[in-house]
Amino acid sequence: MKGIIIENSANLYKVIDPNSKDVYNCLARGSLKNTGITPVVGDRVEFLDKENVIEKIYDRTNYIKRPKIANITQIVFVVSMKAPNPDLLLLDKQLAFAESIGVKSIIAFNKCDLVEKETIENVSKIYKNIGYCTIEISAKNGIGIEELRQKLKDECSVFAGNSGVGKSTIINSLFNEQITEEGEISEKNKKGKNTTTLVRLYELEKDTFIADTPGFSTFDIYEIEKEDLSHYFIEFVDYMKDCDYVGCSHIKESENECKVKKAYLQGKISSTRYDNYCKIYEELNKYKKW
Ligand SMILES: Nc1nc2c(ncn2[C@@H]2O[C@H](COP(=O)(O)OP(=O)(O)O)[C@@H](O)[C@H]2O)c(=O)[nH]1
Ligand SMILES: [Mg+2]
Ligand SMILES: [Zn+2]
Repeated sequence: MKGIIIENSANLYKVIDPNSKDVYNCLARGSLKNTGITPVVGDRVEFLDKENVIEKIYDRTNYIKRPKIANITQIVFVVSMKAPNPDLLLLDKQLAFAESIGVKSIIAFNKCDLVEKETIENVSKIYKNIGYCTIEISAKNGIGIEELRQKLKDECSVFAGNSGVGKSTIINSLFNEQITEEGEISEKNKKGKNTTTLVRLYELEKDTFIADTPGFSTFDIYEIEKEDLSHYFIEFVDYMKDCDYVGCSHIKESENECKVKKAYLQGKISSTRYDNYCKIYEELNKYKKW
């Protein structure tokens, strides 16, 4: 039978049959070890329903190491407008990561009830203007949830963002029920507490899956070569074709040599995006040296 792994703890895998919705508790066949590929959540597999054994893992379209998940088609980056404040450096890092693995991005600005309309606009337009899909949400009041639901249709989406930004609350309102534990922000330190511990896929509707993951905030951004980073800043791509040098870093070159820098100085590239590019580039540089 064909199925999808929706949960994994230790060597036990829950495999769903997408047609019947039946879930089977499976082990992986020992011989799978020889292939060097360990099954993970999101894997399409061939399994024996009577013996509860996974026999084969189908080729993956993508694979993320931390948390371990395969075959996602888009990432929903949840950014809290307040408590905690938006972390655009993290967002830009994660958007670059999504571009590097060829996965679509959705930016969900949450807790919009806590700030002025103008504050939301100022942030969201940076991303809307360069072609990203943005949604304004107040999960607490159910605002923006239906718009998000439309974007999730027929996709396998992972929710990402710092703890406390509202991922679990959003997922719960999508399901109209409590499926993940909500962490309370402690009034004392305003630091989000993450209570979700498992990576698990939930079927929202037929062919539509979503995953709430713990610690999905750093990704493997460090696997990107600094020379490649600008390719994953989508609004840079058109300008960088005309830079004078093949290996232009778009940082230390002059605005005459570098068309990205020129565009930034002319206000055609957002200054937070450009600044974050420089910061991430420097981080990648340090990381590689280290
Ligand atoms: N004011 C406001 N609070 C929210 C909203 N969404 C979530 N919260 C609160 O933010 C806290 C963290 O939410 P949670 O879903 O656990 O965040 P997670 O760590 O990303 O899963 C909880 O106390 C939620 O009630 C929202 O839209 N508005
Ligand atoms: Mg959570
Ligand atoms: Zn350049």
